[in-house]
Amino acid sequence: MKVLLTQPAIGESWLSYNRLYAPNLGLLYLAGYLKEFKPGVTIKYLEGHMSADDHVKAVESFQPDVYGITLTAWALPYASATINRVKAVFPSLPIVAGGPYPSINPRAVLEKEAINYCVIGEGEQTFLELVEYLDGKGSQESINGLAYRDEHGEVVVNPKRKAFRDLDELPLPDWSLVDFSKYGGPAISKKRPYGHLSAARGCPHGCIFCSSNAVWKRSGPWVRHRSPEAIAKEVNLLYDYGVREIVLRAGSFNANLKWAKEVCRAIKRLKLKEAVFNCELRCDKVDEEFLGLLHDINMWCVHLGIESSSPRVLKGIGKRYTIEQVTNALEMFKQFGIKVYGYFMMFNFWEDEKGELQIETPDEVNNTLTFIKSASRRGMLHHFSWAFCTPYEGSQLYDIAMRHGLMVGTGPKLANELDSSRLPGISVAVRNKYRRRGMLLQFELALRNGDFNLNHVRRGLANLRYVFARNRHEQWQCEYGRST
Ligand code: B12
Ligand code: SF4
Repeated sequence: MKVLLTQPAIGESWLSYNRLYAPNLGLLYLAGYLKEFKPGVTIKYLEGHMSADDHVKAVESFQPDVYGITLTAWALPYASATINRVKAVFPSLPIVAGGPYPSINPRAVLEKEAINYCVIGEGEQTFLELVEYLDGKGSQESINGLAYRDEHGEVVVNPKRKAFRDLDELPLPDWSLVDFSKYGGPAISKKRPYGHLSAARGCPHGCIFCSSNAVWKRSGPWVRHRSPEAIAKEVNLLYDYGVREIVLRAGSFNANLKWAKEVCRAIKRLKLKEAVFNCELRCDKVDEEFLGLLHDINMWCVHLGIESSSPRVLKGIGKRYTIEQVTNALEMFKQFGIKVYGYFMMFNFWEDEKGELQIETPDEVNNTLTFIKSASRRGMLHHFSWAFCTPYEGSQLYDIAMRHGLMVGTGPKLANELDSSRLPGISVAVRNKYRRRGMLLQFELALRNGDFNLNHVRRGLANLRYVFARNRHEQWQCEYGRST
């Protein structure tokens, strides 16, 4: 039995290097699980950095029995094109989709795309059972967590699958399938090769723009942490593969502070001289002991989801922390010599208690940019990226956008197509103005603080076009704005 696991073919463009700068954790977990529980299976892992033509050639040379593709909302157009090309050459090849988008809306995927099966939520056991079924064992009706079309063409969604309780029981991602030399890391990174690991699944917080819960919160337990020892073991393995910058992924690494400290202690015991780390944190759960431990393991940069400097906005979007807590965290990181990369969003929107639509004003966006500038000049914030607030299906924000008629079109495309002119009071011209200001400030910080990954110079130059060009809105929407 031959199984091909792939990302959509996006091409050898700055976009693929921007979005696919580290190997895909989900697919590699599936590979590790299949290898352990279906001996004899041959697996090929395909990266997204290739043209659709090269993708088809790779499929032709491997001749798989099952084709599995991972789907996030932004990648749908690429996935659709990739799958159509593959189906044209292999009409009877079973195509299986999994990941955030098929988990959230399996019906839309099965109805609109040339896909035979959707795996909903955590995929390891469901995919194993499906591969067994496609190999002649069992029945598709009995596979929990699976959606498919029956013989009458009707979409069938089987009952949910229970989540794994103990993540340590899962085999590790099959890192042997990865060519790490292909992973140049994101624009702001320190060392290469760049890699990451999944330290936990699920997140206990409820930011309204995040669709994480729609993927993981299917059946309990939905927030699970791996043991610190298991994480340290995988860090060591990645180090042995030559990886030198490692991201400890979790919805937010310090959601459970006690556990996060234990993870740092376990990594510290490895005494890896050349490795540097980064991770994504919340601002409200930091103390000196934790920062000391981060410093000890060479956590050179932490990524904080700050989003806005406006208390009104932070409350509205459900961040559940205050701007004072943000500033306090920034000061502490400065004391410990740990750089900070902030994530921000512009033109957030939400519903107030009466169900009325509230929109972040241009003044509030302006204040956020001023906050970034000032924090950066005081050495408390070193890098940032920003996005126009986008309602992903499965998030509370998406439901709000639907209730207030803020989306255009229907179906899978929705998630990418918030029409800014429909945000009352926020014109395209206003968005363009803040886009330019946001990008210029991003450049300013990168120039001031360094850490720029030279692999991304071309992307940086491409972005500059949008700073100085007029009327580039359409091109931006098309090339850059899909998921932002
Ligand atoms: C870590 C992370 C990343 C990492 C790595 C992602 C990875 N898969 O390797 C990085 C930083 C690269 C990343 C980038 C992006 N991310 Co991200 N990311 C996350 C995060 C925080 C955790 C995901 C995770 O734990 N993965 C671990 C693995 C084990 O889980 P998994 O990939 O989902 O795979 C499991 C199942 O989904 C399923 N499965 C997945 N694929 C397949 C395929 C088949 C065939 C089968 C059978 C099953 C299957 O089985 C897997 C094993 O159980 C989530 C939010 C959250 N807390 O969950 C957002 C999230 C997934 N990201 C999101 C977004 C928007 C992005 C970006 C577009 C951001 C951007 N603007 O650039 C890019 C796109 C990257 C891409 N390749 O699509 C959204 C997706 C929204 C949506 N509805 O599609 C999420 C849900 C956060 C949000 N905003 O709501 N991300
Ligand atoms: S944005 Fe981060 S902290 Fe908020 S719910 Fe999503 S993963 Fe959790």
